[in-house]
Amino acid sequence: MNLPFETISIVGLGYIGLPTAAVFASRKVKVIGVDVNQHAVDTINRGQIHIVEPDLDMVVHVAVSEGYLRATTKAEPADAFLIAVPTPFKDGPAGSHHPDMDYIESASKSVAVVLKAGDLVVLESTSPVGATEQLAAWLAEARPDPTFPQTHGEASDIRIAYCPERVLPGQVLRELVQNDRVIGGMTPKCSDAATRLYKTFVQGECVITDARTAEMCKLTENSFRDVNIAFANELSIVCDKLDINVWELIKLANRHPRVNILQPGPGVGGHCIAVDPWFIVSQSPDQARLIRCAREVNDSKPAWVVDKVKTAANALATASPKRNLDFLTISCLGLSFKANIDDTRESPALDIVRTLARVYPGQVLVAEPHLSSLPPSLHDERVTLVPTDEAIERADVIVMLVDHTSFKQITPASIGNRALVDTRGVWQTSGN
Ligand code: SAJ
Repeated sequence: MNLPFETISIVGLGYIGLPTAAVFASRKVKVIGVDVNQHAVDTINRGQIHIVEPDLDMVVHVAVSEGYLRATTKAEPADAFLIAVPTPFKDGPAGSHHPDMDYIESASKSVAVVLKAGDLVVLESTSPVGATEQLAAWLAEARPDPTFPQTHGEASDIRIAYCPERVLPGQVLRELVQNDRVIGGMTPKCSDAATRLYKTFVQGECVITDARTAEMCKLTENSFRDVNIAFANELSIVCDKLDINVWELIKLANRHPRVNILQPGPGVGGHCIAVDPWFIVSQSPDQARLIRCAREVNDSKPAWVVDKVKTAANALATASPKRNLDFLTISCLGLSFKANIDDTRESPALDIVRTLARVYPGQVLVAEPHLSSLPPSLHDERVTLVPTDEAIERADVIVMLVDHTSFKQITPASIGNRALVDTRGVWQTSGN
């Protein structure tokens, strides 16, 4: 018999867990959010949020004030548990990129304590292949009493599945509801239970597979995007050498019905695309050659941009003997990892600004309309945050790093004859 999920527990109240908890709660399901971060728990219980995502504050506020969402630091009994904790890289020598499963392990141990027969446990965290089986093993180790799918198959007391999140930061609330979900149960009954759970709010299709395929599917989606962006970034470097406008080139090539090249940029940032492909490389280092190479191409792009800026500054200094590098001002536009957000995690723009501040003797200004102060990693650097107008006005060299909508409104007249390094193609005039 399929009992309804009266209470759902979401473990990990970050960029994915909190919106998911809020959306379940908005469907009038009782949700217990669990997080080790007391500040996050207190903030949520006040009906506020500790992360930035459009409209999420409103949904959380309503969910908490109507009594459907409550946060705590300790797991409590529920009918379904959804684990959405981070999987960062393990500490290790520079260049090693192995997934750290510690957060998943502690989450599974905290859930194990309150598990009862009939419960469903779903892992949503981006994970290496085999993580769901590992989670099941940790649960069984902690709790010998209920039976688990790895030993009792369809007859097990506990159902376990993997269901990756696939939402785009900035559009999380819409994509949570509308996107298709891939559901990888450890058995068909596990998949059915997880599908019933997600159908509470998912309007997209819930497509069933096994847990390992679902894990690999998540890694594949982000690796596909990374490889495609690496292709665009490599093209941009080739085109620069050949004096071809890469943005025009890509537009033209994309007119072919079976070509769809993404856009070059200063590198790939964020906490997903710059990270997840390494999980494939870490498990299959000898086989995942293209995926590794794409990561390396994208990771090397910031250094290439820094070189372009140095060349532009040197050219200015050489052209005018009165101008000394020490007196030239470089203005960088944008710090976030992509357009129209304030998130600077793994942002290539941060990397570029930091390097310029260290190697360049003149002044480095930054305009980032989505931030009111510089992120901590730039506090000790010779960098000043200024309004966009001032950055343009004082610049000798302008470095366009993030294609925020507000930057696209800057007119060519205000740029005048300042030197320009446009990593996003914002001011490219040619093209169709
Ligand atoms: N980027 C480019 N050129 C492009 C597109 C993106 O340089 O043509 C850069 C961006 O500037 C940014 C980085 O790539 O620095 C990543 O941005 P993104 O918009 O591609 O992706 P994320 O990290 O915001 O979200 C991705 C999404 N995955 C896919 O589109 C396959 C999202 O659906 C996932 O849920 C998310 O990763 C995640 O959490 O895994």
